[in-house]
Amino acid sequence: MPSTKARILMMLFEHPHQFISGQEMSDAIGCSRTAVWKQIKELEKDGYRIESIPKKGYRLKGTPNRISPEEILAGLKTEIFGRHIVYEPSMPSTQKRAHHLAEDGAPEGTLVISDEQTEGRGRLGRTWHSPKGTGIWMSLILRPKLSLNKIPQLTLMTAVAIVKAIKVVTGIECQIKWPNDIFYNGKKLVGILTELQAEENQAKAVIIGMGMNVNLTEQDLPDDIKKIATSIQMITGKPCSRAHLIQDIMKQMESFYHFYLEDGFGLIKTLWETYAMNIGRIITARNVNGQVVKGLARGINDEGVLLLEDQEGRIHRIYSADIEFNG
Ligand code: BT5
Repeated sequence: MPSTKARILMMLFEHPHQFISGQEMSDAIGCSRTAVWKQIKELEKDGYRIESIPKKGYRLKGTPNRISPEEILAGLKTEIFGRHIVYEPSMPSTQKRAHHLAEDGAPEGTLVISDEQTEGRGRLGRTWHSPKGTGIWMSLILRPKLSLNKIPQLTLMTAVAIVKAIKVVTGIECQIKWPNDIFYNGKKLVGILTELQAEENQAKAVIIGMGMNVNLTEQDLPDDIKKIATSIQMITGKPCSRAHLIQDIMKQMESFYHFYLEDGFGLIKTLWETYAMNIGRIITARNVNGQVVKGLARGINDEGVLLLEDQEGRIHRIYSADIEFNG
């Protein structure tokens, strides 16, 4: 059961432009009006700006610049995705925390979020830069009954869901760079990291990490990343509500996930190919061992594997690699 403070906050978020009387809140929550007033003062100390007018009640005027689980929950339209949120203002890595929670039995749909990561990570031990109060740094725990070779499809599913959510919330049309990046105008906006806890040949838990540059400005990024990255605010020129984006990503992911489990990869494959920036271009794929294949990107197969055709017309199946565009 959420605390009185959390419930008051949820009521304020659910009525964004209206006043709610202290009486209405105390009746809904089952506490005294003085208790409501005390919690309103506590919320103001936390940085919420709340207008209070005698006989009318309270109205939310502004939120502190941090992610609030109450705000996310108030507008969440899912059954399980994001219904259980683990939030802390700062974490070493939401991915690391999600792994521990999954080992301890956290249910499917658990969402781990932080306002800042001090040890955010990408693939192959790379660093993911996650400055405070600017982006969405989150990890979702799934427990699909899937064999291990199907798991990469979930990365592609996530990319499609995020591209759709960004379009719905901001109007921006992004592209997907195989396997795990979302790009806008040649710069990286989102990185996805899919990791696995397995038992024999079955997934026990899949942790989908999402790093999304929302309200970052150039000053928030170190020089080497500035050149290759962008953010929603840099694209549109104005800040965007992280809570709205999280709500829509959860909604898109949940509906694609159900569809995928019931009907397979077909729809996601089609959507993925329409959003992909690689297909039909000459690219170089470099795997962890430094092996390089250059060729024409033909598409992905039914398992989400990238298909590259070399100059001799041979098709190479690329399971995991970094890619560069050559034409
Ligand atoms: C990724 O790796 O793109 C996956 C990133 C996943 C991050 C999320 S945040 C929540 C969760 N918790 C974690 O600890 N991680 C996940 P990869 O394809 O390996 O790309 C990493 C590379 O992207 C780095 O080597 C940098 O070049 C670049 N990079 C780092 N921070 C960036 C940022 N904020 N925006 C754009 N590019 C960045």
